[in-house]
This record gives sequence, structure tokens and C-alpha cells, in this order.
Amino acid sequence: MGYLQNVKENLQKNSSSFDQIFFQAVFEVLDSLEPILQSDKVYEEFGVLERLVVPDREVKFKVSWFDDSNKVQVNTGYRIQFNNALGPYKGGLRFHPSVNSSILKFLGFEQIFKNSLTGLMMGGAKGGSDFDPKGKSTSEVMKFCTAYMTELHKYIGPRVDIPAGDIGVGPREIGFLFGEYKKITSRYEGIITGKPYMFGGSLLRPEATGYGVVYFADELLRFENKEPFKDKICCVSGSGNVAIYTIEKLQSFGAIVVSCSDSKGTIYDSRGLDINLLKDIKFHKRASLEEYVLTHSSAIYTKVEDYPDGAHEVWTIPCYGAFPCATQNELNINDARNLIENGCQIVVEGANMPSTPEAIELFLQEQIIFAPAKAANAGGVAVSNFEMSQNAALQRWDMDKVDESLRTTMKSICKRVYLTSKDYGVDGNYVDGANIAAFKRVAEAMIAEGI
Ligand code: NDP
Ligand code: 2IT
Repeated sequence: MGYLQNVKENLQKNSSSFDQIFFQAVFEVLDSLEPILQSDKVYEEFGVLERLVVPDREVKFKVSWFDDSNKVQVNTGYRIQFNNALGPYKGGLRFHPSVNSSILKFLGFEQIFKNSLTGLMMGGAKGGSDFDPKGKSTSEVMKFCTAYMTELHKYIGPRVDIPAGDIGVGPREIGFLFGEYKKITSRYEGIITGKPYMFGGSLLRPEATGYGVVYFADELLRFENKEPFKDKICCVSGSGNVAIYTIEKLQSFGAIVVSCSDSKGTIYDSRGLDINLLKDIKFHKRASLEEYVLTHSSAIYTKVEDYPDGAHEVWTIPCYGAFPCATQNELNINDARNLIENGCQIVVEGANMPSTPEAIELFLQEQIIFAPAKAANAGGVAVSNFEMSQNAALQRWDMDKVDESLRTTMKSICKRVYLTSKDYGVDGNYVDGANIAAFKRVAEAMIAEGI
């Protein structure tokens, strides 16, 4: 039996079936590595794959806190430190009721490769909790964050592990987490990124993931000799941090972005989305997208329960570019068929692993340009790294410097992924290109650092 197959079987033997989503992420990477494993036996000799698929450390802890009616609430907190071959552990925190260790392992595993692609010094990690910030008062969110940090602070540090935001964790939560760390330790240091600007956050970190997605996509269109986004119809899913700044940058490139969504429904606005209204509904009011049609009566709101069978409304709309920016496995084979039938030319993943394996296979088969998350959405963590640099040097970069560094980083990731796909004989397959390019850097470090 081959090395790859052995590693897969052992992983499955030693994990539970509950780890399905983690296997999805791991198998996608491993399957891409066939050409590099065949050309060089050093990876097998040094047991790189079997070491890579197991996290260095998984921390799981109890988080108890009082809600507004003085009732005790108990949640589970996690931090998965996956691999630190290239630098201190780095990756976001997700607060969402669906969070469990399998989801965080998939995210932590993906993060290793994403961080490697940036060319910066960062290992991979992820954490979070099954706590749901939705419907909670600010005081409840603060009490939860405080309790969460009481335990988390033992495992993090500016040269150890630096968390950041993800679903359900934005500047408000990061502020509370940072404040509590400071109280417990009396240390004012860069232990978390995505901080508000006034206490060490970087300019453009809020915008970075979405802007980076569009910088990456724009560059990829150039490599592919395809028309740029100007005057093209685009569809985005989600309406959180990544989605909103993807929409904003697409609009600044002249695209007409006609749709976005949240967990309850989809908005279609044929005249192009009103970005200020979206920010007001989602960032300030933390309300449902349904509010959009209150002031924009020509737009159409479709509830999730009214979506067509087995397909998501947002992907039934004809478009040139599709940008899934909500959550994992949100774009399935039916969605992929709808997009292709309606003439979509490029799919760019803003969320982590939003396309199912079957959807990706179809895109590649039909030669739709497909930009995988670990390459396309690396702008967020790249600017997190710039925030770490600024904190360590007690300095601030101006907007132009951050934006230029972000754009340069996204272009260089694009070039590396494009050239790697050519070098390994998988032209146009940027899933394989990204996985191989990312793996090479991590694997070389793991070999050089010894067992
Ligand atoms: P936010 O919490 O800001 O927004 C999440 C959006 O996705 C919301 O519109 C939410 O809808 C929707 N959503 C979340 N979960 C589900 C679900 N189970 N079903 C349907 N819709 C859902 O998160 P982000 O924008 O930060 O994250 C979005 C994606 O991007 C995630 O995959 C994340 O891992 C990834 N990412 C984030 C980065 C960052 O810097 N923040 C960096 C790189 C990737 P609702 O408002 O109704 O909850
Ligand atoms: O998935 C991701 O890359 C993030 N949630 C951001 C991680 C970070 O450390 O900025």
C-alpha cells in the first residue's frame, strides 16, 4: 500500500467518524500531494504526512459565566495548536453554536497551509467555543469573553500563539478578550490580532480578508487572460466581515454585486447592493438582512425555507464571478451546476472550505477558474501578521503601507500557486497548486527542525 493511503487509513483508524469534516480538509490536501510525494521520498523518510495530520496540542476547557438573569451558563472552549514549523501558532477564534473539535481541527489544519502561502512566519491554529453571540446582550458577551480568556491566557503569547477573529468574533469580542488578558497578566502585548485601532490594531485589518480576496481574484483573471471585474455581475454569499469587504472592493473595481445572504435568507438587488445599508444592518444593528427591503423595495428577499430544493438561492443568480463568503460546505454540487449553467466564469472562496469536494470537482472538470480559500482568503491573516509586526516594534503603519503590502502579498500568493500548478503538470488546478506550494514550505521546515 502507498504512503498516502497508509496515512489516510491510520488517521481514520485513530479518529472517530465524528471527524468527517476534518477528514474532508485533510484528504483534499493529501490527494493533491501525489506528484510531489512520487518525485521525492524524503517526505516519507521523515514521516512528514503522519506528523502533519495530527495537531501538536488540543486544549478543551469549561467556560462558565452568569447571563443577564443571573443564571449560570456553561460552554465549551477550545484551542487547537496544529503546527508551528514556520512560526508561532496563528489563527482565529470562532464563536458559533456549531463549533466542535472536528470543525476546529479542519480550520486549524487549513490554517497551516494558508499561513505558509503568505510566505510569512506563522504556524497554524484555530479555537473558539459553542457560545452563540447572537441574541446576547453586550454585557453577556463581555462576561463570556472574560471567562473564556481566564482559561485561554495560559496557552497563548506573542511568540507562542496569537488568536484573532473568525465567525462570531469581531472587534468587540477581541477588545473584551484583550482587556481580560491584560488584567490577568498585567502585560500589554500583541497576544491577539484584529484589535480596534486605538489599542494596537492595524489599519485595514477589518477589510483585509475581503479586499485580499478581490486582489487575488483580479490577479488570477490577469494570469488567465480573462476580462476583469469591471461592469461584471458578481454574487457573494454571507454578509459578515469577509462578505461585506469583498463586496466593497468588488464595487471599487467596477463590478455590479447583486446578491448576498445570511443564515436566514438571500437578498437580490439587480441595481447593485447598497454597501452602506448592509454595513448598517449587519455591523451596527446586528439585524437580519430582511431589513434591506424595508428601504429598497425593488430588491428581493428570499427566506432560507423558500430556497429551491437542494440549492442555495444566491447561486441560482446568473453571474460572472461567485464569491462564497459565509461558511463551510455552503456551495454544493447543485449550486455548482446552477452557476455553470448560468455562465459563471470564476469562483473565488472567501470563506474557509465553502465548496463541497463534488462541487470543486465539477468546477475543475468544466474548466471554471476556481480559487481555493487557503490562497484567496489569506489576506486576513497576512494583515494580522502585519499587526504583530507593528505591535512588536511599538509602531504603526499608514494605510498606504498596509494596503500595498496586502496587495503585494496576494499577488505573490497568486503567482506562486499559478506557477506551482504548471511545474507539477496540473495546469489550471489551483487546488493542487496551492496545496503543493504550501506543503513544500511546511515540510522543508519540519524536516530541517528534526523529529
Ligand atoms: P462573520 O461572523 O462576520 O459572518 C459570517 C456570515 O456567514 C454571516 O453572514 C452569517 O449569517 C453567515 N453564516 C455563518 N454561519 C452560517 C451557517 N452555518 N449557515 C449560513 N450562514 C452562516 O464571519 P466572517 O465573515 O469573519 O467569516 C466568514 C467565513 O470566512 C468563515 O468561513 C471564516 O472562517 C472565513 N474567514 C474569516 C476571516 C476573518 O478574518 N474574519 C479570514 C479568513 C476566512 P448570520 O449573520 O445570519 O449569522
Ligand atoms: O481563517 C482565517 O484566516 C482567520 N479567521 C483569520 C486568522 C488570523 O489570525 O487573522
